[in-house]
Amino acid sequence: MRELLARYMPPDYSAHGYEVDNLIIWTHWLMFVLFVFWSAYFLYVLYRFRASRYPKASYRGMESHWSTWSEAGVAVVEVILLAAFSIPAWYRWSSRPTREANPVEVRIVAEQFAWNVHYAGPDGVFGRTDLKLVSSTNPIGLDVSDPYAKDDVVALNQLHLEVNRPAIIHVTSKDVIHSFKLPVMRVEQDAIPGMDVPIHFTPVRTTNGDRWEVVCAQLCGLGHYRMRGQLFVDSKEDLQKWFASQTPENPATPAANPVPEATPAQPVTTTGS
Ligand SMILES: [Cu+2]
Repeated sequence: MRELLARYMPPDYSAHGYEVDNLIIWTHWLMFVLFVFWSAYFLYVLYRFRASRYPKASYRGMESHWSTWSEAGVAVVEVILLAAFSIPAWYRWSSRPTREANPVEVRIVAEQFAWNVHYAGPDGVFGRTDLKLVSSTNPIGLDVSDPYAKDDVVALNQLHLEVNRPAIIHVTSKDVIHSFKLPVMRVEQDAIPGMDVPIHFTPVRTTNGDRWEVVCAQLCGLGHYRMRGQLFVDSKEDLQKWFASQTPENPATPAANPVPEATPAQPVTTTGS
């Protein structure tokens, strides 16, 4: 099953990704077993209650308590799944890497139709942002008068992370609900206006010239299809070099996000009936 799915799934370059893949594999096996069981049961029932044997329908229904007990069994299994698997998994997912793990923190501000990436810079503190300061040249509304903002780097559609170092990404949005997705990291989180949702993971391989996508996994408007960025996982030295090249005079990408004219949808002409 793993080999079969690997043909269709993106590769996994994160520390936790194999667990997500295991879950997908188990779910496929479970669905396969259910499919075989219910198909066999369906065929059995078709044969067992065929019209030639029972020309007249019975209106009394089932008289044993078999179905009641089986439903109680299903409820017990679901409680076990929730208490023994889901809650511990949620606890692990929601506890962020500690300071000792030295995580790199990045803010992602989604907009129609781009990903703004905000790095805190060498001081490790994000500069203040204010929605009122948002303009075409200041996509995240960074307050440049704030001392913490001096060394901040804002990039467009370029997410640089360090290999083997935990990353905490604060996902938010300026306009509508988007969904921040890194397929090769097995990470996906809705970007919701007004909310800061932190997610965390650890990349375990450098990009090595591959193209790793940052995609929007939530239909968010006409330009949704081109809302994609690029993920780079660098060595520590390469990341430092990239940061050093990001001076205010030489931003990562032009601040203005060129938006091509959207072609209005053509009304569908239907032939009258
Ligand atoms: Cu989007």
